[in-house]
Amino acid sequence: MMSTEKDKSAGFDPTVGVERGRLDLIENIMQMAAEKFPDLSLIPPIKYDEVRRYPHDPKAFTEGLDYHEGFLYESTGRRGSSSLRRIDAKTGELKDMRSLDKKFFAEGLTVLNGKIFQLTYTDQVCFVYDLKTMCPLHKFSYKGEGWGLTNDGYHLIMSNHTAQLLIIDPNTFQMAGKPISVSANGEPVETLNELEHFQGSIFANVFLRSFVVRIDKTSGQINGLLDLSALQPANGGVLNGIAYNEDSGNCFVTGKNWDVLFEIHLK
Ligand SMILES: [Ca+2]
Repeated sequence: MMSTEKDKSAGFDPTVGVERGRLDLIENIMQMAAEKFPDLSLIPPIKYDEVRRYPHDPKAFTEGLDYHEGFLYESTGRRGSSSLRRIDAKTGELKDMRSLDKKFFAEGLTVLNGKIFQLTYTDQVCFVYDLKTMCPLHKFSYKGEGWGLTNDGYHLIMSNHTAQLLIIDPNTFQMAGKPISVSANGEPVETLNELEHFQGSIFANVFLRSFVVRIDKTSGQINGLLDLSALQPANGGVLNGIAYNEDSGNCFVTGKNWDVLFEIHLK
């Protein structure tokens, strides 16, 4: 079900904007998602301060966000408008952009070992680019869906719609360890989306939710809930995009078609 809903090429798009006439459908989907979703009310909240706001391209259907040495790297999805972007993290200004072939739906992205890794949704291809030039180097194939991507400095960590986070060798794209089974109160948590590894934990956007969960890498248990619903712009889609700035200790967050990129500090 979720795959079809997420695929904007199918025509119906529950994740961008709220158009009249589609409200009932969106509410139905949210209802179905809520029914199978574990209760997170007992998960400790993570508090934050808003530090700054930057412009964000409202046409950017954000699927991946990472920070590296003064720049944000963003992957935008949808077939026909998928792209790889480099953004000045001090101003929010777009510096470089590479469009993907219109047949691809780009997803999660991360920077590791001087390369940019960019997943695709159902195309089962991970593109690898040179970090400086953003020119394609090669690509890997994988089975299943590609959602979010981050790294721990050694391995890629990938979400794929399920409650499993895959640990992947960046040189071969083969499994490099046992997947992390993500749960809350003993129940699996699916639809983990954009990811970010920092401060020894994995943070994950959750599809159709306005919060980010913090995941213990060893146990897979969710141990913190970052509610960002207060940042939701009126005309934006769902929250999806978190990048940690190791230089400042702050995070950048945005969402699909948001016109704002926020810098926040977790308390
Ligand atoms: Ca990220």
